[in-house]
Amino acid sequence: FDQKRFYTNAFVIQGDKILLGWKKRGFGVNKYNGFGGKVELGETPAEAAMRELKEEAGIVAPLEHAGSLLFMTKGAGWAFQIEIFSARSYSGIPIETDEMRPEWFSFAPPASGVFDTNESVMPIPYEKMWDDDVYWLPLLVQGRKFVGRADFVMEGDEFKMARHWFGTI
Ligand code: 6U4
Ligand code: NA
Ligand code: NA
Repeated sequence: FDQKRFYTNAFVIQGDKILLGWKKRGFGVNKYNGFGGKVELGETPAEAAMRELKEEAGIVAPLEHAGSLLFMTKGAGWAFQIEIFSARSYSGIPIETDEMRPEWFSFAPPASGVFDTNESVMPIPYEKMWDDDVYWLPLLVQGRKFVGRADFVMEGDEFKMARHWFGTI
């Protein structure tokens, strides 16, 4: 089997905020996501998740497994398997790296029920994330373990989600 198809994605939560990174280059460029990347030869997914979080955000966190996802793309002939991790504390200070610009977002609606653009912490920007994230990130925030599969088709140079299945375990 090919190690290159195994990936990680890690999310750090602090109170009612979640740390995302704006991807500056490579796969998923110009999207917000957790911090992660390829599982390298000889690493466990948990080890890879810790390493990528340090490399891309400059922080250390007690990551725990949160879910497993399969992403298929029509015509690709192979899948991404992504192990998702989360932590409710961290140490260090999130820093911008060559790959990611970290930014905190809120997952709790404001008391008024309406976010206004003057608020310092904006809601999770699902419209600037992978199409699948809106289905499982709320489960991660709630601390519920999940599995899922999302099938993508290429539309020009954009990946569009065609079908999806997600569930808690
Ligand atoms: P290199 O080539 O070493 O810079 P590496 O950092 O190892 O790459 P990268 O950043 O390309 O890997 O990893 C892709 C990231 O995108 C992983 O965190 C998984 C994530 N990802 C891929 N498809 C996704 C999808 N549909 N939804 C999602 N995250 C996805 O939320
Ligand atoms: Na990466
Ligand atoms: Na990497």
